[in-house]
Parts: sequence; C-alpha cells; structure tokens
Amino acid sequence: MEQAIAILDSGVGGLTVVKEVMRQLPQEKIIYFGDTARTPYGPRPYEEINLFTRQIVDYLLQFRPKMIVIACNTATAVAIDRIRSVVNIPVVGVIHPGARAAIKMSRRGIVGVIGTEGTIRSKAYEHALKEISPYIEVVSLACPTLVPLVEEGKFNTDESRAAVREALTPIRTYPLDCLILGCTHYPFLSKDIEAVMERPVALISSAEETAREVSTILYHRGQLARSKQLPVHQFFCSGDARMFQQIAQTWLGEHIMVSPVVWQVPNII
Ligand code: I24
Ligand code: DGL
Repeated sequence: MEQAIAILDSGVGGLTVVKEVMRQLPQEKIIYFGDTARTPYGPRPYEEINLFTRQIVDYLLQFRPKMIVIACNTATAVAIDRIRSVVNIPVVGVIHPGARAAIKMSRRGIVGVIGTEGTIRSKAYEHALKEISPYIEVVSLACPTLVPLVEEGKFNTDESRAAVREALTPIRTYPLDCLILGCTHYPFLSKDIEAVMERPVALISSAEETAREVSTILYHRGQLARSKQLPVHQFFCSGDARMFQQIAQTWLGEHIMVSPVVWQVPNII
C-alpha cells in the first residue's frame, strides 16, 4: 500500500499547503490534521505549541506516513526541531522553503517577514535566512490582527485594506525587496498588502515552495507515489467537522471526507 504524506496545522490554514501538494503531486495520498478545537496557535505559549504539535504528530504516526509536513508557521517556528528529534521520517516545515525563496528573490538583501506573535517572537525566519545568507537584513513584524480578519472572510475589501494598512504601518515605507508572508492565512491578503506597501515588493507565500520541497525530498528518496489510481485523502479535525468540511471543500474544490477527533487530554492546560 502507498504510504501517505501527513500534513498538520493549527486549523484550516494548512489547507493552502494541501492544495499545492495536490496540484504538484496529484498521485500522493494526503492525511491532514487540523487542530480546529485549539486554533489559533499564534498567541499561545511555546510549551502549549510544543505539546499540541507533539500530540498531533503522535496521532498521525499511527498511519505510518512517509513524511510529516508541518504546514503551520507557528508550529514550525516553535516545534520542528523537537519533532525531528523524535521521528525517523523526514519532517518538512514551511519556514525553510519560504526563507530559501526569499533569498532567491532578494536583490539588495533586505527581507521583510510578517507572521503571528509566536512565529516572530521565535526569530525562526531570521535564523533560517541568516543560516543560508548571513549578511541579509531581516525586518520582522508580528501582525496578530490579520488571522481573525481572514477567518471572518475579510479580504479584498475596503475594511481589510484599512486593517492591513494599520497592521503594516511599521514596515510600509521600508525599502524591502521581498516580504515573506510567514503565516498560512496571509496569502489571502496579498492584494491588500501590495496596495498598502509604499514601494512594489515581491510577496513570498510558503505553500508553493513547501510543496516543491516535499516533491524534491520524495524524489531523492525514491519515494514518489507510483500508483496511477487517484488517491483518497483523509482529513481529521479536533473541532466541528461540518464547519471544517465546508471550508475545505470550498477551498479545495472537491468533495472530501472528514473525521472528527476527540482528544483524550484536556484542551486547555
Ligand atoms: N477562512 C478561514 N477560516 C475560517 C474562512 C473561515 N470561514 C470562512 N472563511 N474559519 O481561514 C475559521 C474558523 N474555524 C473555527 C474552528 O473550526 C474551523 C474553522 C482561511 C482559509 C484557509 C483555507 C473564508 C474562506 C473559506 C474557504 C476558503 C477560503 C476562505 F470558507 F477564506
Ligand atoms: N497556522 C498559523 C500560522 O501559520 C496561523 C493561525 C494560528 O495562529 O493558529 O502561523
């Protein structure tokens, strides 16, 4: 039997990575877990993000996946090193692929990063960028108001543009050559972000780059799916499965099966 690619996120945002993996690797079976009962992770303490990510990985390992993809920027920023140290399959996060794309795009070496509080506080993008190219200048900004905005379906509107302008005020006039959208939800705000930045700036979203990384790793390991039959994906969420299914089907444009998961542990610690 073909082994699946396990993809996890704090909620529904990681579906952007799912869509891109489906497009770039249509033969691969995906098992997705969205922690919708405990979303968002962005404002949570690191111990919680570490624990929650570990719980999801433990859950997903029962399916014997060939790879784990952490599609959430916050979970990648905080937990990927620990997860790598406890599993023996490749663990791909969204930060390194995004950092690499930014360095490829950057001409003058000034890169902006926006993300949740957890992602920015961790300095994970800064470290990833400087590990590749030490003299790069990194300008980081937490934008905690933008995830709720997208989840209310507010993008490409006057209201969303005003909210994005407010959130980006500290970096709007900065001469960035590219801006990493370091959060699953921000690509929905691309037009609003482009409109409020004072200079043209290349926006980097990690989903495409991450799917490419998945593709590269599977190719080098000789593990690309070979079955010509279309895979049947499986989706799990810890919250309301109907709501999740609705959002996922709208976004992915196809019917999907969703199973609710009840944590055997308290939600809040
Ligand atoms: N988009 C997101 N989250 C939502 C939403 C949305 N509701 C409408 N749209 N709700 O994220 C999150 C609320 N949680 C609560 C806990 O259970 C799960 C849901 C961004 C989309 C990520 C693919 C608008 C919407 C949509 C489909 C696609 C895109 C989109 F319904 F913006
Ligand atoms: N998925 C998260 C991220 O990419 C955003 C939503 C959350 O805060 O949980 O950082």
